[in-house]
Amino acid sequence: MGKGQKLSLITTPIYYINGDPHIGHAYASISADILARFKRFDGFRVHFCTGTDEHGIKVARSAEKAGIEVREFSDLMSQKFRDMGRTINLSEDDFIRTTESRHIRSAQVLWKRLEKDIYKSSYSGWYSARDEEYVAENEIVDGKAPSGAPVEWMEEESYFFRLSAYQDKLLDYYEKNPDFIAPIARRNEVVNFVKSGLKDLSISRSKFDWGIQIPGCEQHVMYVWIDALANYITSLGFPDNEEYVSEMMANCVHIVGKEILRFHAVYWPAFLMSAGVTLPKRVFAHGWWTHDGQKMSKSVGNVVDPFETIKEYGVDQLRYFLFREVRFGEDGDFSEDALKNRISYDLANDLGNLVQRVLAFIQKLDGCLTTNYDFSSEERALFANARSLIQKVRPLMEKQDLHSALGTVWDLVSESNKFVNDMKPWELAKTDPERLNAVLTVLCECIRAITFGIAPFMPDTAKKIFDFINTEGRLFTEIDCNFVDQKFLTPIPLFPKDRK
Ligand code: ME8
Repeated sequence: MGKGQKLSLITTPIYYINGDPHIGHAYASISADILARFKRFDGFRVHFCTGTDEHGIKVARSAEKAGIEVREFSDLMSQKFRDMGRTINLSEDDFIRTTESRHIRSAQVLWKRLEKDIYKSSYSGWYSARDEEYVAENEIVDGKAPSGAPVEWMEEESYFFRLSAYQDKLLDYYEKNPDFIAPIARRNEVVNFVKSGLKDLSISRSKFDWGIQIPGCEQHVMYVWIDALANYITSLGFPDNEEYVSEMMANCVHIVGKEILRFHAVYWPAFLMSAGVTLPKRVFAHGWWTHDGQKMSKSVGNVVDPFETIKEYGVDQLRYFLFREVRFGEDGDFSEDALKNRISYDLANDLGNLVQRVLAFIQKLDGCLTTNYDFSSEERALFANARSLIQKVRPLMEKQDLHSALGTVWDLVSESNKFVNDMKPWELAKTDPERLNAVLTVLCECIRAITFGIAPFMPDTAKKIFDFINTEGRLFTEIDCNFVDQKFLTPIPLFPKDRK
């Protein structure tokens, strides 16, 4: 391990493979990708992992329905999520499948570590296969789980985890680590849930066998959620190299959808406490997308397909839209009109024109900025804004406030456009070429800062702009190099209107 290098672990949920990837999966993955890329630009050693959750009754039934043997079905479906990663430009360091032998070993070792808190009894109660979740009697609404999923009665011998013993420890942990769960409203829900009393958790199934076998017990497989949560430490190499696992976990941000926060903020930390593994630094629960005001569902046929959307509008366009349109943590509604508006106003008009105008002017100066000018106070102010952009964005990214981070970058885009309009470089070109140099130098500083600001969000677009301005663009520390005597390239439009 590079001594002294700051570490960062970023995770996405691992996705069930009972259906095709949709925009919700893309959303969770892109958010984590943005955070991972930001940390890499900031000099961190990052481990960014994603993958597929392949065991459990839900997947077994989907394979059966498709008439395909479950292992073959898993290979086929898992590949679709890998393909989604390529399409959305995911920079994951590891794609983990829960059917891999490294994971089976890790989950079984985790189980052994939990054994002091495990006992055998029998379970009878409701279960929602769609949510892979036990549903308490008092949570049933109109005969269904709170998510609306059907429930089925389950009665079987089962191993239990003594979750009740962790109630006070968890509450104590939440109190001592107020930033552990975000956003704050979700944190309060979790705290109230734990305060209302924790029951021991059934953690094995004996009525089907599509799961990880419990060490020393052939009749039982693990409850799919123990198996699934263990993926995060498997990816770090657990049970080997525990020092690294601990250091990474201490710097871990789990990105999850709001519906699975309870698993990550209650069960997972309790398992980790029991197993003596370091808890993650933070669990961030994001909101849900609807489509034109309606819940997305296969039966309604209104699921937004990330592959199709990207084919039509472009990957950076979608990546930008998802985090600009809605505050991360809140629910959002997807509409093509809203996406088109963002592309046309924010991207083509604001950012695209800024880059195009400024760089086209530099071409008129033979593609070079030649003087270090004595800047006016207004120019100095804008220059300073550009240089401090990342300092403003960093604390927002630390809170996973991706929406405000983009907003802050766009403030500089607007200021820069206003500066172009005020300074009228097309007039300076005729009257005062030296001054034009100064104005364009300041604007280039802005463009470079903006490009670093957008790079985690829109990597392809950033790469294009970095190429135009001849900047390497690997680390934020490169933000303040000198432009003088450097060759700029002729820009090509970043967001052409006739793309398609
Ligand atoms: O829950 N809007 O997997 P899953 C926004 N395997 N995000 C959405 C969404 C929507 N409409 N639909 C799905 C599981 N997501 C478990 C996780 S982790 C150890 C195990 C996103 O395939 C959201 O992030 O049901 C959600 O948590 C995730 O996909 C769940 O995917």
